[in-house]
Amino acid sequence: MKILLSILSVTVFLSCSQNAVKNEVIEVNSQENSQQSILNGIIEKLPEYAWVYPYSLPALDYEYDALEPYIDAVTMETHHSKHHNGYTKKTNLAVEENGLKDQPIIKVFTEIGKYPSFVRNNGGGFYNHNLFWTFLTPDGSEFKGEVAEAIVSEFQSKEKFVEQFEKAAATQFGSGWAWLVLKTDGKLAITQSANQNNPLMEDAEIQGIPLLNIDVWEHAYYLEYKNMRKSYISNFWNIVNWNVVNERYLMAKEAIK
Ligand code: MN3
Repeated sequence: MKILLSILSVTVFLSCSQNAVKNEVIEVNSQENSQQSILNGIIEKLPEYAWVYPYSLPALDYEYDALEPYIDAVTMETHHSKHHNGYTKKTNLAVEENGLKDQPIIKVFTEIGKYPSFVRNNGGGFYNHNLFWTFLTPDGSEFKGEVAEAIVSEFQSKEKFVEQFEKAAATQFGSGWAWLVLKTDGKLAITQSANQNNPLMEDAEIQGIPLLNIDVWEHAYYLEYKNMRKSYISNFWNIVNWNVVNERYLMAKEAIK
């Protein structure tokens, strides 16, 4: 009888804890789904929702040698006219092959798991670089505006933000990106992504509206910096366009309202 009772209680305990696990999984899934549906509503308000097929390589606002000595002219020319151009052309191909001509690429990101990795890699490559060029300026810029205030309030200080962002960029294993994003709850976050993934994709570790990014693929720095990714990252701050980052922050804040 004693044995029977203890078997019974173990069975009851096991089935209770299984239910608890099941409930937790359901809760996490519904949180993820609601986060995703909030983001789906928001992306239509982003300026890049207007980027539609056929996609074209955007011109830079500065010359290829303008970011020297921080990024050399040959790297810039190859990166823009070869790498980014390649992603752009292949995005058009990927969109044609998958019946996605009528959807902005950022809409596709929200259900990227449905499509072959060719869509993810090239669509992401096209989008991520489009943003990246706009975050750079040969003139440098002052860390100011509402985004600067929000950064200090979220990360305690500019220095702590820089430290955390540099860490995300330096520790991204292999190719990828580091990002500053505005999440749908109105908070800023730093995140990293592998390959050409980005924070608008449904499976991003931290989802949010991109406010700043840095390309840490070797093609972005190797000619000048070789294996010194950290030097490339620390020099990045000399050419960040905080005016653009601030404009994106104000836009993103408006979009999540
Ligand atoms: Mn690149």
